[in-house]
Amino acid sequence: MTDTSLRHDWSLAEIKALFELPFNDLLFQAQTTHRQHFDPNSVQISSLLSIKTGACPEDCAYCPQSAKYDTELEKERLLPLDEVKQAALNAKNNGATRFCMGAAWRNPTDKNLDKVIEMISVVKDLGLETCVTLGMLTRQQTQRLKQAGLDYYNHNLDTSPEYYSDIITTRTYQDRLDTLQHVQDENINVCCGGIIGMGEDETDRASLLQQLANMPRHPESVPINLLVQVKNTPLYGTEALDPLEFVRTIAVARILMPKSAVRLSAGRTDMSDELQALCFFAGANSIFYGEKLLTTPNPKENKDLELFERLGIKPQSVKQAQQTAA
Ligand code: SAM
Ligand code: DTB
Ligand code: SF4
Repeated sequence: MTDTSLRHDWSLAEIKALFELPFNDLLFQAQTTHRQHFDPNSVQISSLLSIKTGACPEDCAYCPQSAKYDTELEKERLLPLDEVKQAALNAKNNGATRFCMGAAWRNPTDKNLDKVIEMISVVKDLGLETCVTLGMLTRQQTQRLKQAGLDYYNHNLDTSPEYYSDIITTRTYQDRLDTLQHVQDENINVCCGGIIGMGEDETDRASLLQQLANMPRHPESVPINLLVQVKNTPLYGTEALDPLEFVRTIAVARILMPKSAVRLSAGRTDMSDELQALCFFAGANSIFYGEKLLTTPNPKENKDLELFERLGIKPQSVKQAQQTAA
C-alpha cells in the first residue's frame, strides 16, 4: 500500500537545496527525521555471498566482475547448495539477520533461477531474511521469486540518468527501471541505491536520489555504496570524493525516504570510525557485515562490533527498530 505521508514529487532544485544546506543544519534535519521512524541506536546487519563470481558480460565501469576488464579475479560457477547453506549458517551465528546472495549475471536463465530458488528456501529455513541480486528479471521470473518467499531483491540504479552512459553501455536505465517495476508489482521488498565517488557531480547525486524518492513506492532499502576502486577497472584512479559529501548523500537520502532503511554499503574499509559514526548520525541504519562484500574486502566482524560498542549501537532487524521508535 502507498503511504500518503511520504512524498514522491521531489524536484531537483529542492534536493540540491538540501545538499547545499550548512552541514550541521542538514545533519540535524536528517537525525530529526530518523528519530521519528527508527530507534536511532540500532543498525540492521546483512551478510553477502557471491554465489556466482566474475565473467559477467556487462561493462559496468566500476565492477571487478565484468569480463571486459582484466582484474585477476578468480571466476567461479554457481556455488553448490551446501556451501551456500554453510555460509548462511556462519552469517547467522555471527549475528546477521539477512543473507544477500549476488550473482554476476546480466540476467538469470530459468535453469539458474531454479537453483537460486533452492538456495532461498534453504536460507529461509535457517530463519534468516533473504535477498538476492541477479541482474534483470522478467515478470515471470519475478513471480517465481515471490512464490519462493524471497524477502528483498537488490537492483541498483547506480547513478543519475544523466551520468549513466558514462558508466554502463550494455543496458539502459530504463532496463533497470523495468526490473524494479516487476519487483514492486510482485510486492517483493526493493533494495535499490547507487554508487558515489565515480566522478559524478553533486547534481548527479541529487538526481540519483530524486529517481529513488520519486518511485511509486520508496525502496524499502537504499544502499549507498562508496566506489571500491579496483585495479584495471576503468574507474580505478578516480579522484577521491570529499568524505563529507558522502555523509551529505546519506543525510539527504534519509530526509527524502524517511521510512526506508538507508544502508552504509561498500567502501567502509576506506572509512575511519569517525566517518562511519557521522554516517549513522546522518541516518544510515544498516550495513553489510562480514569480512567480504562480494569480491572485495569489508571490515572484520570484531572491528564492527567494537565500533558498535563505542557508539552504543545495537544490531537489530529493521522491524524491531521501527517498533522501538513507535
Ligand atoms: N549483476 C547484478 C547487477 O549488476 O545487478 C548483481 C550483482 S552487482 C555486483 C550488485 C551491485 O554491486 C551493483 O549494482 C553495484 O551497485 C555494486 N558494486 C559493484 N562493484 C562495486 C564497486 N567496485 N564499488 C561499489 N559498489 C559496487
Ligand atoms: C549493494 O548495493 N552493494 C553490495 C550489494 N548491493 C550486492 C555489493 C557491493 C559490491 C562491492 C564490490 C565487490 O565486492 O565486488
Ligand atoms: Fe555484471 Fe553486476 Fe558487475 Fe555490472 S555490476 S559487471 S552486471 S556483476
